[in-house]
Amino acid sequence: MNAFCHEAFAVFLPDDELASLAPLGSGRVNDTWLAVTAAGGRYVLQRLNPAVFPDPSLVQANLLRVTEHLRTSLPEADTFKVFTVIRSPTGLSGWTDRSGACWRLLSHLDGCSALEAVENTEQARAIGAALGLFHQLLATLPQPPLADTLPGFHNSPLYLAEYEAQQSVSCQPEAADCRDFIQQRREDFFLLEQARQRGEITEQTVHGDPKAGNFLFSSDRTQVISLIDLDTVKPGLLLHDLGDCLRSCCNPLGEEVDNLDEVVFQQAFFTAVLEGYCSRAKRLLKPGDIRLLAASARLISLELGLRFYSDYLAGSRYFKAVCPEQNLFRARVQFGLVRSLESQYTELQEAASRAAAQPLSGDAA
Ligand code: GN1
Ligand code: MG
Repeated sequence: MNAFCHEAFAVFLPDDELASLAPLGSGRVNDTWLAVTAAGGRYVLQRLNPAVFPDPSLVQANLLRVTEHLRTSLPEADTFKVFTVIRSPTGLSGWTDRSGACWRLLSHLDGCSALEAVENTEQARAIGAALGLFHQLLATLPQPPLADTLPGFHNSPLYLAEYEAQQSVSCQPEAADCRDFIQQRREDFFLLEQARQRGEITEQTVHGDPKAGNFLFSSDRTQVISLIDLDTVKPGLLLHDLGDCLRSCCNPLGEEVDNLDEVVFQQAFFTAVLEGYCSRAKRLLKPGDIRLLAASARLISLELGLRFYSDYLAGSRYFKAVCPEQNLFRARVQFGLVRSLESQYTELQEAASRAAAQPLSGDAA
């Protein structure tokens, strides 16, 4: 429990009595609690990680614009829900504690829950369709573009450069397997940035972190009700989101696997995510995006593996860790996923082309 929890809650809802506070979710960056009031109201209390988000006021401003836009542009019949940012009686949407960390209170979406990992192709398809809907709605976000809350996020060449600069001064011993794995794939880190510079792939507002655990499911675990964790919603590439969603959804054992030999990139989930996505948002994709779908899943796994490994070397200053080696293990899981994906690469590319060739839902067959 953080010393400022109660004070932060009282800033937003001074007249409500807090009955309980319990940690919520498994975020690696921010701290999150479920706050329940004596009257039975349920809220999400969050402390933004000051070491990750340099300017929380930008995060909050984006969050207000995005939630408002999603709410007003959702088709009426849609079951998708958007949480609300709770303002204090004086109109504050964020509060800074005396240590400099920013807090906020959000409405809790009752009756839904996050999956640890995708369990079946129906869930994978539902996630793909929800991401497609999210991208479609964000494509009409009015100008100006959202602020860049996290400069360099998903800039793979930059992560590589930072890793290479830090290698010789790290505070943890190097792991030869990770070092060699990265070195052998060094050129691949430039793939999306180069395609972006050539204008071949779609740039628009994206989620930034659409991992499986950020999609909230209905209690029967079949329908996606919401996509949460909007701190990294900002200008980016559709392939950043598709790559991240695929690397997470196609890893049925999750990011904290004990036995590395069991890590597998699940082809059936890859196909299902893309079928769901294309049924909703295929019109957003350029031929260059479709060509790089499998490659982006590979690159974002590689990038996340490198981010975990770099953070292990730096002493786990970014991703929360229970022991010094946890980020090293997480890196190895991502690299295992890359290896499994590479062994099926041709089939995955064919599956991506087939999914993108299907008619849009609502279009005549
Ligand atoms: C972080 O905080 P969380 O768990 O939502 C990270 C993502 C990673 C993810 C891996 C701002 O997300 O980029 O993919 O961990 N978020 C940030 O679990 O760095
Ligand atoms: Mg996140």
